[in-house]
Amino acid sequence: MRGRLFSTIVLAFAGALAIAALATAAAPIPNFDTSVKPGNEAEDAIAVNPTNPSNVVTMSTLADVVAGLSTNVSFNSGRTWSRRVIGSTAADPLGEICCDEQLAWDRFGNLWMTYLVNTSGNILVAISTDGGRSFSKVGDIAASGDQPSISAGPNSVWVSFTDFPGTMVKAFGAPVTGLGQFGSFTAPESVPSPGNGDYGDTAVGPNGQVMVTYQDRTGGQAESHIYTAVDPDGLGSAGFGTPRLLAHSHVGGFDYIPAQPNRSIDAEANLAWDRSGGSHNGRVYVIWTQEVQSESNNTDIMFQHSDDNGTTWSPAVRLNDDHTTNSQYNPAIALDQTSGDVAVSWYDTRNDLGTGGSGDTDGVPNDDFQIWATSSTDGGATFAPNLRISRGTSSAVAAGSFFDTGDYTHAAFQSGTFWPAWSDNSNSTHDNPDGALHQFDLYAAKVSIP
Ligand SMILES: [Ca+2]
Ligand SMILES: [Ca+2]
Ligand SMILES: [Ca+2]
Ligand SMILES: [Ca+2]
Repeated sequence: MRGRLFSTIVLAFAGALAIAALATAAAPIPNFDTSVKPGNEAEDAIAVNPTNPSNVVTMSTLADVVAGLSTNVSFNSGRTWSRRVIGSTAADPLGEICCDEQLAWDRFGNLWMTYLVNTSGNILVAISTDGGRSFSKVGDIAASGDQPSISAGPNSVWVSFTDFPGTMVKAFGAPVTGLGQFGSFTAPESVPSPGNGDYGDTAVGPNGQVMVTYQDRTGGQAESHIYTAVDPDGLGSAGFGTPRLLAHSHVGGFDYIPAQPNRSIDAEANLAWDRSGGSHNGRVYVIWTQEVQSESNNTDIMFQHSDDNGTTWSPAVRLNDDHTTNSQYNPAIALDQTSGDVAVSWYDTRNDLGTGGSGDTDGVPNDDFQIWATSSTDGGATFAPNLRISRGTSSAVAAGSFFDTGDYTHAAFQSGTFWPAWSDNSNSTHDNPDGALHQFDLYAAKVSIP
């Protein structure tokens, strides 16, 4: 029984009492409403400052308005948040921000952000050197781009994105040498054939090597192929090698499930690279979403890892340990570079059987969600029993938005604390201005390792 991350699990098996009774008795996982804002916050980013782990930043797309990001900063591990909206008008130096924001905090304390604006298809990059209080635009890469993702390595920062037409996956990077000290971004380099796809992720390895992942199918509900590709020397002169097929997923590009009835889901492959210097230094992890049978809506979170820069991968294993045929979707992975521990969180409808109770808001099965997570402290060989993170049950149906919870979610893991983020309309924290089961707020949880 492994439970270093989730102490409630250890407690549950330590005595003769029922698990449920002990789970109730154990300290609940703190849930924070980080946005506290009328309207729908959906599709989030979160990062924690490696040089000050009590400094947490969350961001969310504002699904109901034309532009702007909910941007929320805590310097006391989530106890209080300063909240503002950035990029809401063209007069903002960051531009009129549409969406697709992602954050990465480097070891020097630079908080990097990539995002899209309404006024061009360009891929934007901004930096904050004051813990997320303010951001400055430092990159404006000409493209017709979609869904950029960003990752910071030991001495570089990298962004990959999909360029249209042709859905070419491209990536660019810059050297980073200190707080506020960085060089110019490279020109975008293309992933060679079959380097077409979207909805992926970027990771930087311990030697500055760069991996991207993506799925080839960008629309519809039919099967996708998930690929990885590596630039072995990062900012050096070598380009990306030939992509390798990682997996076949029955999740397509816009695959509808009852919990995401308007926006749908994709396979949402995501990466984390161990640069901890620990026993699994250099191991890269990937998660993605499988659908057991196409259009069954029984989706699961799958996990693999590689010790040879993605040349070979471990067999895919399922992380969700429920015994239902319900949906697990939009997973996020994060690795604690202080320990090498890895954690994964996801949206999960396991407790919605359509029969009422706390996991079902409407008598319809498989459409109400909670957030669940697991972690590994042995390099992914074993995982802790799944733990419910969200204290409440939420519903995209009740949110009434075309965007549902958006296309992805993110998590951070720093200095022994895992921080999943998600869209929540349970109002379990009693401070969502829209009340319960209306518009979403952006929640986060602080999950401590003993
Ligand atoms: Ca499908
Ligand atoms: Ca499932
Ligand atoms: Ca339901
Ligand atoms: Ca809200």
